[in-house]
Amino acid sequence: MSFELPELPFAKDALAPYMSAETLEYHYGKHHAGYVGKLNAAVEGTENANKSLEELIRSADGGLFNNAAQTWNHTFFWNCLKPGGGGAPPAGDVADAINRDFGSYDQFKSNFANVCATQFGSGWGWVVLDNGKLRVMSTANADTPLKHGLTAIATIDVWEHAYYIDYRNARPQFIEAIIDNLLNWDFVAANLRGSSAS
Ligand code: MN3
Repeated sequence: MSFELPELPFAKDALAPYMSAETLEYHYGKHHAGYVGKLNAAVEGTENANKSLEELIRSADGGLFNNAAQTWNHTFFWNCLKPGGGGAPPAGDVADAINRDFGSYDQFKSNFANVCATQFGSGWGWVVLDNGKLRVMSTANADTPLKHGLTAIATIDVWEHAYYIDYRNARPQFIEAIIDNLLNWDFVAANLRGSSAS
């Protein structure tokens, strides 16, 4: 069995102007595809070939962990985006959880944007479920909440390759554009439901 690069859940030009088709051609077509290819090369013919991506993330370290986690992180990130998304979530479980754990949507947005903007160097900003409570955190490089026993609810990729074509060095503008215009609250809600069902 080998790992496959999943289809993007939207057309490459569907997220413009907030994320361009050119960015997706490189970020999905080169970077994400590259991680999947390196992961397959690393597990081929080894005892790891039959492990799930989640098992590899939990058990591996070094280059194998990096490629497994980056494969998972990018698929999760694409699912966090949709055309016409973002802004405050509609009334419902997600809005209730945000109000319960952050006080307000504005406070949530400020906290999430801040961890994304201040992650030093390459990494990811996350909304996670930690003992039944939402909180924000960042991870460096390929690191991912699953490795720490946390449930990922939403993410933004803050590696320079995620924003340099569209925003050059302006990481905070990229983050704000995603939170305001692309965040897929349906996917967030499904992650929240999935975590409470398990
Ligand atoms: Mn990336």
